[in-house]
Amino acid sequence: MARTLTGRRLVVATHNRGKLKEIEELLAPLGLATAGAAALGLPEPEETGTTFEENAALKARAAAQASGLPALADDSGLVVPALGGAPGIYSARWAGPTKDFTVAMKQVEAQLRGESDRRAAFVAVLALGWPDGAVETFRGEAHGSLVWPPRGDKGFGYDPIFVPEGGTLTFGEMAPADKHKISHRARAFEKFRAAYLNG
Ligand code: ITT
Repeated sequence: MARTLTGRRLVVATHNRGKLKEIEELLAPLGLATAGAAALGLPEPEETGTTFEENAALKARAAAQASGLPALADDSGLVVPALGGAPGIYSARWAGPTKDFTVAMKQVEAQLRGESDRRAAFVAVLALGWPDGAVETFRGEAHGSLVWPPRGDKGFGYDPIFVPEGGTLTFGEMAPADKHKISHRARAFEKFRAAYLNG
């Protein structure tokens, strides 16, 4: 099967509204028709992988096979070296069943109390899945440090406590276009675009 996206509808395989908005903003200049997983009624697969790559791939493959269309999934999270890499692939799960990121951010801060190393990185792995089961992944990272208390009401998830290297504003205080210049998701997206959409 030809691996081309030109002229095809692409499923954006996420049930997270913050991610969906960002991925649609990144895709917008490319002129591809997209459909969200929730809008298509696709089920949310259980994330049984042990790496960002495995979880991104299983979400992309599930959405491509259920829809019969190529599907782009994102598995991402906040990696804090002083916490042994936590919350990492469990970043969404730290927010609990109500997906309350105030709780998740407090939990990170509570575990970091008294720790002088406040470095952190956001990681995003995008996976492009095909209906025949083929998958390719693309990783992007954004390095920075954690602040407390949270600042800003833009973005989503852990954005209000993350200041990128060389900056002063949190991702939660930055305009979306500025976050897209340096974010983990934009960096992964750049690799995906170069591989599939004529560089
Ligand atoms: P899908 O699996 O349906 O895509 P999810 O929210 O469960 O949605 P993940 O398992 O990949 O997705 O969880 C990643 C979590 O990491 C996400 O819920 C956010 O809280 C956080 N995260 C990822 N990218 C982020 C970003 O750009 N800014 C802030 N937080 C981010």
